[in-house]
Amino acid sequence: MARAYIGIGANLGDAVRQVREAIDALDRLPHTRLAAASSLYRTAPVGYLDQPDFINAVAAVDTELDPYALLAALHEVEQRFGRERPFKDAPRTLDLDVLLYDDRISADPVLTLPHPRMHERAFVLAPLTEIAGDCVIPGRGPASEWLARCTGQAIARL
Ligand code: PH2
Ligand code: MG
Ligand code: MG
Repeated sequence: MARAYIGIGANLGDAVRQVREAIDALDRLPHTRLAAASSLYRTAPVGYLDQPDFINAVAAVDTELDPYALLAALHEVEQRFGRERPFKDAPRTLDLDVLLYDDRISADPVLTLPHPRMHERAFVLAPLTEIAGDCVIPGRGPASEWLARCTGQAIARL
């Protein structure tokens, strides 16, 4: 059994509802159970700025799926929620990212672990440290220390 952390984001449609339903969907994945879910956060877009605010959360799951099977299962859930990919970082009905999979480190571009940008994003680190206060990002260090460096990223807990 592995512990994985999943980043959840939405900024198209009824984003609050989609994030809540996505958390339920994670608990129904095969060979997987939801271990914890953070609060929902309203966050300003990072990167491509000309888009609506996001609703973000992080969930912890215990899973017997290997990282690639987990990623494929998450993509299936995104599809069910109507995810389209017109361009990179486009607004989305649902984004599910594998942030961490145990202490695994991988440079595979299909699934880079830990998620390559998680340590610089308050919209990941705030919900992650809410449910896993002593989380250490393999190869980078304590998530709480990275969060303290994320100044100026607008984020509000709902
Ligand atoms: N996801 C991105 C890019 N920028 N900004 C916020 N606030 N929340 C996100 O989930 C997000 C983003 C790429 O996946
Ligand atoms: Mg993402
Ligand atoms: Mg994604």
